[in-house]
Amino acid sequence: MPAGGPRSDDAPPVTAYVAIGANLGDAQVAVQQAMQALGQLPLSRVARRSSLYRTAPLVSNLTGAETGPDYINAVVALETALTAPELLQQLQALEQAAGRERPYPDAPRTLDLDLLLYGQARIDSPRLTVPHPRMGQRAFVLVPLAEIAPALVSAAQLDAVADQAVTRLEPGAP
Ligand code: PH2
Ligand code: MG
Ligand code: MG
Repeated sequence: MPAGGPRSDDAPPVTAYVAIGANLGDAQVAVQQAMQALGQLPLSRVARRSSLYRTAPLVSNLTGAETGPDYINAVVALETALTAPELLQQLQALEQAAGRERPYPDAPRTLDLDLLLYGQARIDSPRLTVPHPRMGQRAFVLVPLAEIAPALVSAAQLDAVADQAVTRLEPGAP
């Protein structure tokens, strides 16, 4: 079976990790609603969810563009029987439903859902690269991922991004 390719009906679910980010509108609400929506995807359930984090916008290395207000970021572990391309399509549909516009690469966004990991799969297609190629350089991904899957993130990786500002929000705090 090709990595991330067709899955038979009785294949065991894969654990996928999805990064959530928002920095327009009420970003906390957007991230919480996205967590709920992920749990309602077909053939999927949220196995773990990280805390929410307030993070300084990391300037785009694509455009150097202004990235706007602080982000709210989080990561969820999704047990899913969707294929990776099916999951990607579902994530993009949720971004659209949240009013995502793409005026330029890495523009501020109402909702960004990035597929970080899909089981052990390595995928290199025009539409999808897994593991996510930039996850290792981003504290806003590594810190919440380490919270829910400590075995997947090394101390050295966290050290390498320790200069990036990431603040865990207390559950229920305003
Ligand atoms: N996403 C980006 C670019 N910069 N910075 C933070 N803090 N959080 C993000 O989710 C983020 C970013 C492109 O996807
Ligand atoms: Mg992103
Ligand atoms: Mg994205």
